[in-house]
Amino acid sequence: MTNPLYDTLFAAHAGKDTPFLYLESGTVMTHASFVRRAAQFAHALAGYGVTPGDRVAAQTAKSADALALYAACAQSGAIFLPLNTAYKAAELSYFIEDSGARVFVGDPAKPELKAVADKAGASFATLDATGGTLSASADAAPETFETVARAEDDLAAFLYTSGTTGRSKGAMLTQANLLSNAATLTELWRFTSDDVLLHALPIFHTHGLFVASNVMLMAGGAMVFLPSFDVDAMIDWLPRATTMMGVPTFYTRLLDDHRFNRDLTSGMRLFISGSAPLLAETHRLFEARTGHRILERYGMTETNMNTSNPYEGDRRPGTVGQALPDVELKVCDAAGETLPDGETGVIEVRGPNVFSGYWNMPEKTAEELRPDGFFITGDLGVKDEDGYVTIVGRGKDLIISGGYNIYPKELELVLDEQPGVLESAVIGVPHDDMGEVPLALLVAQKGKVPDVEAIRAMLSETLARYKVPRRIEIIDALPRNTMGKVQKAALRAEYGA
Ligand code: MLC
Ligand code: AMP
Repeated sequence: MTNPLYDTLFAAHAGKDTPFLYLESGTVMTHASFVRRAAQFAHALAGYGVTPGDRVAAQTAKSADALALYAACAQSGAIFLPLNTAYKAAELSYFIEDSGARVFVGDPAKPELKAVADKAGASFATLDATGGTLSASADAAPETFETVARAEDDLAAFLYTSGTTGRSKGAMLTQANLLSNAATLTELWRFTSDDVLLHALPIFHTHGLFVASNVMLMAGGAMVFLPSFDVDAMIDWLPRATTMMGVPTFYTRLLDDHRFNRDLTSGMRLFISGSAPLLAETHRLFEARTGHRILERYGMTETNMNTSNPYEGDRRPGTVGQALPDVELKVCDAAGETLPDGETGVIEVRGPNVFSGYWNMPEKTAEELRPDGFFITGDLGVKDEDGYVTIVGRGKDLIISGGYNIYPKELELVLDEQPGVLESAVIGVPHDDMGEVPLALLVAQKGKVPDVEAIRAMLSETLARYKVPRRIEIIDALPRNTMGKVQKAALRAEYGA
């Protein structure tokens, strides 16, 4: 093989006239036509000067073409850098500049993004479901492209993940990271070319891109490729699917609809949940309603998937299952010493799935990736004698809202700069639909009253909508421990309700 990722996930399906993507429009795209379209995008990228190892940043709405762009990067040996469609210009600037992207592919409806590309010295191209400059170049290009040779340890993708210091880190994922996890999950979850996956996740994160899409590409199956999660569309398509992957919000929203029942799901063989904790109660309600036991798994940007409940065997509500066959998982104290089963500590993982480090951040990499290859996840967990892992909390200060990560530090740094604000703390508070949402607590400078509405407006202008705190409150003081550290647990206890 000359390019393991491309050959395994894409070239393997060249010429197959089997359905690959069922699109909302009713169009069905075959595997063969997808591979041809990817080749056209590889030519289009070459036209923008992309060479092997270049970063291609993309903030594009979910579509068959957006997925073909990922395939095109693999075929041309470029590093794919997908970005959340909710990010605003200021957020995007950082990613494009930090990664040194050669090309930034943006939404044609947002011409202001050209300035972001220009500032970073990247070429600007556009793509959405109906057109754009990149798709126009692709339309005019040949349907075959000479695949660029790559090795398993070459980088395939950068996914940015925010840090507790507020600066986002580009997690570098190799071809082997992606391929090994896709192979393990395909086998473990018994995906085959007969499967049709109901895919309503975004494709700019690990879950929708590497878990869902890579597994289906590995298996040679098909996907109902919905642009986003919509209950009516899900209910409409469910009878034509065999499997579904989602964040817990998908499951609670489906359960809130009386049309979602045993009949509707009778043709399904598997429902998988991850990216955020699935309440044991949701698991039980789901089984009572449909007869299916949701399979919960656990992973992260830096590692893809680490654990899974079994396909056959006991899927235990409230647990994320056991370490994947090729993943070593231990629960450790702060020094990295393994704790006995039953004791709570930090989860560390090692395996072919674990990333190779953070782009241009050797110190951060050294802090989180031990010399022996174990990655310190920052998640707190406990393992029982059967190897089942329960996530009991997070050592890292992180809020997960509807499956999206929000790092309080990023918000606090902005809030602290606002007129009249002395200091701030952002905490996650429980939310029925999203699991948790951010709440901002501000302490005023002496004699000043911060303008909460102006602050909210400023945040909405500069930050992705999902990060904007649902509530902003002014309080007298932040509780601190003797080391001067803000006691977020105390804040959560007081304001969590
Ligand atoms: C949208 N909004 C959110 C939000 N998503 N707010 C907080 N958290 C979210 N996740 C905003 C919208 O902008 C809108 O703002 C308002 O909330 C209500 O929008 P909505 O229409 O109800 O939301 P919707 O568009 O339906 O989106 C909700 C969702 C979506 C849960 C379907 O967020 C989603 O698809 N999440 C999946 C995320 C994901 O793929 N995570 C995987 C990460 S990988 P306004 O102002 O317009 O009202 C990973 C590793 C692993 O974690 O293990 O998998
Ligand atoms: P991300 O940085 O977006 O990759 O988010 C990864 C984080 O999501 C992990 O470190 C966990 O904190 C969390 N996570 C993923 N899956 C689960 C799960 N099944 N249960 C609880 N937390 C999860």
